[in-house]
Amino acid sequence: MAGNRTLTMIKPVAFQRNLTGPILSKINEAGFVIKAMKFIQLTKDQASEFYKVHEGKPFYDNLTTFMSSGPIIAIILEKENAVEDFRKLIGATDPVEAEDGTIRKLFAESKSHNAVHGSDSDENAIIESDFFFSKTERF
Ligand code: IDP
Ligand code: MG
Repeated sequence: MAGNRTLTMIKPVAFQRNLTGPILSKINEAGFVIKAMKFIQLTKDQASEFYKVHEGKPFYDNLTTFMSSGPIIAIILEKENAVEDFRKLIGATDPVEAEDGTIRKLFAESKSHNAVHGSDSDENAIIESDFFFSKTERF
């Protein structure tokens, strides 16, 4: 059975460009409910831990430098079929390939300076939610 929660991050460049409001509007309009939200700046080590699955890939160092370059917003979202539906809402990793109307098409600067994260499985949604939030910080 598909889970009902996913983890997103509004990435540094989107936050800096004041896109938090527009992105949250798209998320709410699509029927996702915010269950936890945190404003935080990751250290390089924390970003490296979060993205450990990509360790060794050519973009890993740039990615973790970018993700620790400024504040982000980490959010747990709830909706039926959350992981899959949220991936559809954000679109392809490369905004050039993302469908019209998706969050990445609308708001991402580039593939490497992406606007948002979305968990890729129910299992990772739980791992990633636990990375950012303790039991008392979620509803
Ligand atoms: P996803 O965010 O769509 O799940 P992943 O493959 O998990 O994509 O990659 C994580 C992040 O790493 C992406 O959001 C993107 O910012 C960056 N990234 C992925 N592939 C590339 C690449 O080929 N060049 C530069 N950055 C990349
Ligand atoms: Mg991913």
